[in-house]
Formats: sequence, structure tokens, C-alpha cells
Amino acid sequence: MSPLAAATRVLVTGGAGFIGSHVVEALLARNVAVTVLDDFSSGHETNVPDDPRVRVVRGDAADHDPVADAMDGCTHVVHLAAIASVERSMNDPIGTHRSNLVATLQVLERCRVVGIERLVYASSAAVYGNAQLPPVTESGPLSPSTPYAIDKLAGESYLRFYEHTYGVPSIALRFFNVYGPRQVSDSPYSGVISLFMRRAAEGAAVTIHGDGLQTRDFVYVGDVAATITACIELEGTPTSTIMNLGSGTPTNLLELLDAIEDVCGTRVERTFAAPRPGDVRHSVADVTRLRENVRQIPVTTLMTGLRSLESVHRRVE
Ligand code: NAD
Ligand code: UD2
Repeated sequence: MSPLAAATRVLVTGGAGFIGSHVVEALLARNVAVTVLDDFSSGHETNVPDDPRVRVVRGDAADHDPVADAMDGCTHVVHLAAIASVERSMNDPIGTHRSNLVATLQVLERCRVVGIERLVYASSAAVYGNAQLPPVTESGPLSPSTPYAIDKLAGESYLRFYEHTYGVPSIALRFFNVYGPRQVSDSPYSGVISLFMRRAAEGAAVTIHGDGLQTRDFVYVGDVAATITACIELEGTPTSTIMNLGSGTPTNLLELLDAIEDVCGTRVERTFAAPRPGDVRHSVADVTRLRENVRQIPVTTLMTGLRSLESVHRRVE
């Protein structure tokens, strides 16, 4: 890894969102200038640091003009803009497809025209579906079982096409279940940790879909931002350009609730409902490739991550 040139400017699509805002902060901390492209559909202006090194373009990443405007002067791209919900993609496959795949193609096409040095793409553990026993490896079988997962996998295929055909260098990171400060907690589509932490703070009951024994690989957002920044800084071409980004540790929902009760010091009432259609049973990353290629692997334990989240919730109240 090397310090980036002074002329470096990174476009972060979805930079006003949960993960994007942490990536913007991490880049600014490395003294890198940033352009944010966001339609503010789930992102917030307050998430974007008020800093003269940040340029904000408001627009749809699936449209040509805002993407062309935003990529002007940029050397690298982190493409995060998407509708980040499996459940929402089940309810609205056509509505989510535009942001989850058309935007990726629009961004890639502009990367080709501009001659971008590297694109880092947010793929998802969802591409595995239930195809492998955990921990899942990048070379093992895939079984995307929802429109969200299908769009993410198609995005990876487009990355490969643009790299092989036009020489657009890219890295696809398959994020597992990311959590941490600024994750939206008041939407029916919110991630399970943000929802459960909010319910715990309110003294309300949580709903567990299924028996609660499904496992997830919860990865702290600060670690995700650090890995993305390392991918931007990486010298040369990594031997693998598709990598899992998880903690490597499985946690089932009942264990998660025990940990939340511990951290919040309250008992959380549980109700059980039918499993979600398309829900993956077990999801844990093998992070060997990430360790070998980027060397920046997640280190934050679930308890440490939950504690930092709890202190944010406490400050807000
Ligand atoms: P988020 O909703 O907080 O961020 C997405 C951002 O993209 C928002 O600011 C939203 O306003 C913006 N956006 C959406 N559609 C857009 C469009 N068409 N044009 C411009 N901006 C648009 O979600 P997040 O959790 O920060 O997710 C970021 C990325 O990471 C997404 O691609 C998501 O699929 C991926 N991902 C997230 C997780 C996770 O656990 N949160 C896991 C795997 C992959
Ligand atoms: C998927 C992807 C993740 C990311 C995310 C979109 C997998 C394994 N993970 O996350 O990488 O792309 O989509 O942001 O595909 N649940 C409850 N009660 C609730 C809410 C959720 O029981 O109130 C369950 C849910 O059924 C699932 C688990 O909690 O089994 C996690 O759900 P989630 O919505 O936080 O994320 P998930 O795994 O669909």
C-alpha cells in the first residue's frame, strides 16, 4: 500500500448513506478529496462531512448526466449507491433493479470513458444464497435467491466484462452483514442489529423471523471503510478481484439478542414470526483472500461494535 497521489479524487456513490458516510470520513482522514453522488433516497445530508474537500452531486446514479458530472476530475470510484434491502427487492423487483444494476452499468460505462484507475464495488454475501456450507469461499458455488442478490451478482459480471474488454480495473467486495453508527433504524427494511438495538432502547419487543437459529457474519462499519480505503490504495493488481468482506465469525439471532441485552443492560421481549421468503439460513465469510490480497481484515468484535453503537444511541436520547 502506498500514499495516494495529491491529484487523487474518489467518487463515492451512495456517499450520504450508512456505509458511504464512513468511507468518506476514512478517505478524508487519509487526506484524499471526495465527490459524493447520492439521490438522498435513504441517505441524509447530515451524514456528509461539511468539508471543503467534499463535492456533493445530487442525482440518480442510473442516469447518465449526474454520473458524468460527478466523475469529472475523479481518479477512483467506490460504488455503493443501491437499495440495500433483500426484503424490499422481493416486494419491488423492478423498482430496485434500476438502482441495484442499471446504476452499476452507468457507473462502469463512465469509468471506461474517463479512464478511472480503480473501481471498488459493493457486492453482497447474498450472492451465495444457500449454496455452500459456511464459511463460504469466493471460488465455491453461488445461488442468488432474491432480486437483490441477482442484481449484485450481475454487477460483478459487468465488472469482469469491463475489466477484460476495456481494461477498467475493479475490485468487488462481497460485504456480509454490516452494522454500526448511522445505520437507519426506523425503516421496516432496516438491518437487524439497528432494528434490535432501537427496540432495546425503547423497551419494545423484537420480531424474530423463523427460529432465530439462522446465522449471520456481522461486520463493523469502521472495518468495512478501512478495507475499502485499503483497496483504493492497493498497488498493482491483486491476484483476486472478488473478495469476501466479513468478520469470519458466525452469530445466530438468539446469540445476538443475548449480546444486545448484555450491552444495553435490559431484557428484550421476543416474538416469533414466519421466516422471510428468500432468507439465507447460514452466512459466514472465509476471509483468506482478503487477508492475502489486502491485508486489511475486520478486527472489531461484536461486543465492541455493539458497545460503540449503544453509546451513540445513549448520546442521541
Ligand atoms: P444505505 O441505504 O445507507 O446507502 C445507500 C446510499 O445510496 C444512500 O445514501 C441512498 O440515498 C443512495 N442511493 C440509492 N439509490 C441511489 C441511486 N439510484 N442513485 C444515487 N444514490 C442512490 O445502505 P448501506 O447499508 O450503506 O449500503 C451501501 C452499499 O453496500 C449498497 O450497495 C448495499 O447493497 C451494499 N451492502 C450493504 C450491506 C449491509 O449490511 N448494510 C451488506 C452488503 C452489501
Ligand atoms: C442481506 C445480505 C447482506 C446485505 C443486506 C442488505 C445475506 C446473508 N446478507 O442481509 O450482505 O446485502 O442483505 O443490506 O444475504 N430479521 C429478523 N427480524 C427483523 C429483521 C431481520 O428476524 O426484525 C432476520 C432476517 O430474517 C434475517 C436476519 O435477521 O434472517 C438478518 O436480516 P437483515 O435484513 O439484517 O439482513 P440480511 O441477512 O437479509
